[in-house]
Amino acid sequence: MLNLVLFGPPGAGKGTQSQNLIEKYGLIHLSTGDLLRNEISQGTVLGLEAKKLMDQGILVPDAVVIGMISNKLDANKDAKGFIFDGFPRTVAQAEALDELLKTKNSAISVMIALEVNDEELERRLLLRGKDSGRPDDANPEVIRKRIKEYNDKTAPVAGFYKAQNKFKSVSGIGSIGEIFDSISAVISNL
Ligand code: B4P
Repeated sequence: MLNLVLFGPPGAGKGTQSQNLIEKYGLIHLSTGDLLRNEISQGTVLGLEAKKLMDQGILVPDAVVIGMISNKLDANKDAKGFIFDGFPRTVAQAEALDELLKTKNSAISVMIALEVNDEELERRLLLRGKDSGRPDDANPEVIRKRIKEYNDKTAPVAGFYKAQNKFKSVSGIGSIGEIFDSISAVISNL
């Protein structure tokens, strides 16, 4: 099974690259951001609670996203593999993911990190905010809060996978095709 964690700060291009990767490798795409936005658009209790945090650029509680991922793994028992996009975002989520995969006799194959500087992240997210309608993309203060949340809580997750010799990084600056080629090269060397 090929299980990829696509890692990087908000706006690094995780969602963008996932679309190409699912086509090339036939993987199931699990984006916690998309799952949460889906709950919000359906007006569920979980969605209403998550929206309050997401609109401020704050991570939602670990238990909520771990529960969502667990349900999705159960619903896709015959998958060839998964792309985890935007998850795990804390060390607690990374530990829980290892445990969940162990119960399915599986494991993470590799974490691929997209490296992009803060100025470019802010530029991309504000640009997307013009037509995405996402409240968390519209306001420079919220974008900076998301980048701070990433540096404080999510960046340490890289160390978790480095300790398992599963960490690789590629530049997330350049054309979408060039970045996709770099990611594909990492996967073909596994
Ligand atoms: P996410 O939905 O995961 O969103 P993201 O970090 O903003 O985006 P991503 O990196 O996927 O960027 P994209 O490809 O779209 O999270 C949103 C919120 O949900 C979080 O703040 C948090 O509150 C909550 N959440 C989600 N998961 C959670 C978890 N596990 N735990 C707790 N809370 C969680 O790219 C961005 C833009 O850049 C696009 O417009 C794209 O077109 C552009 N772009 C991409 N590649 C480019 C390139 N090479 N050059 C130029 N532009 C590019």
